[in-house]
Amino acid sequence: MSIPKNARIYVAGHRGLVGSAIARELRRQGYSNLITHARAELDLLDSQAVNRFYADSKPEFVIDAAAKVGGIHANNTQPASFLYENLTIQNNLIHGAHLAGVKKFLFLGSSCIYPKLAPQPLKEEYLLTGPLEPTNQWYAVAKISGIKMCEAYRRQYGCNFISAMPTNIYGPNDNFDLNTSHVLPALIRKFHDAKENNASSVVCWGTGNPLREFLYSEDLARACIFLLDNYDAEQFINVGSGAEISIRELAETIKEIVGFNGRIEWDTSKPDGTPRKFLDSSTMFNMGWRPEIDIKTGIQRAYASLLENYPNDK
Ligand code: GFB
Repeated sequence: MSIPKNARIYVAGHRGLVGSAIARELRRQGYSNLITHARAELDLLDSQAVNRFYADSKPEFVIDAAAKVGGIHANNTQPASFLYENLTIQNNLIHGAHLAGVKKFLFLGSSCIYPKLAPQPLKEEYLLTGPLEPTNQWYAVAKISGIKMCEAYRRQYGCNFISAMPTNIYGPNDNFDLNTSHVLPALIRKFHDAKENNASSVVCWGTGNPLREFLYSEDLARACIFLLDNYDAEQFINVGSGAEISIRELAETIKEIVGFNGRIEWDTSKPDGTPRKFLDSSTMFNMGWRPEIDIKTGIQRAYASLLENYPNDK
């Protein structure tokens, strides 16, 4: 199914890291009829409000980038919020899309849906083959439910609802709050603050040994539009960069880009999380999508975004 440039496309979560990149990329590609609503205008936790919105705005296509997200600490310490808010938002959006006759719906999950010790790289078929990583199991369970919701609505009602599982995403508009952010923005901020304050060291969490795969938000945005245009199957699909990096190497890279000259210390009282989560993105690559932004360029751009917004974030 190819999307007409004047189609009514609703981007849920357009103020977030992923949703804002998707909205920018849609506009850049000439999609002229985007629908967005800030949280104050449309509370996605309120099913009646969501149904009213669908009835009034009549979106033809929906990209669900709305979620309660956070790094390892936020996930580990707010289990109820991560489970309740994510289940509720996605249930409202998916069920509402069915009631409103939305033509196509793209649900975005996360690589944390896979079992903690699954073989690597993570193939789509490894879903539900073993226990989850405990620190983010609540978020993972919600995301797995979202995948299953899309499958169920396809089977029972014939809806064209598809799902993509992105790896760890970073980019402009990220959350740089040290308690709730993911590792990449957290380290940009920590090294920047240390440089500004002439500190002698920066404390990073865990051992530094875990491996992660990072994808720049604008690459994910292009992948989402590509999937809306080219993919109509029930099987959810992995979206990764195909490049792995240890947290230690990531810290060294960010330290260099930011220009901090002190030491890195590791606080091993903080959790490492899953040892490795490297997606097998071969289905996506074989269809012709490829990431364009390498990690150093991406970190430079994310750092520029922190500098731009820093007075507000501080
Ligand atoms: O990005 P992150 O918070 O989450 O942490 P996950 C990745 C790794 O970086 C962990 C280490 O091993 C952390 O211990 N790390 C080192 C730090 N220093 C820091 C720091 O200052 N802040 C943070 N946040 N981490 C998330 C899930 O897992 O991945 C979410 O919690 C989501 O549910 C997301 O799925 C994609 O990569 O471990």
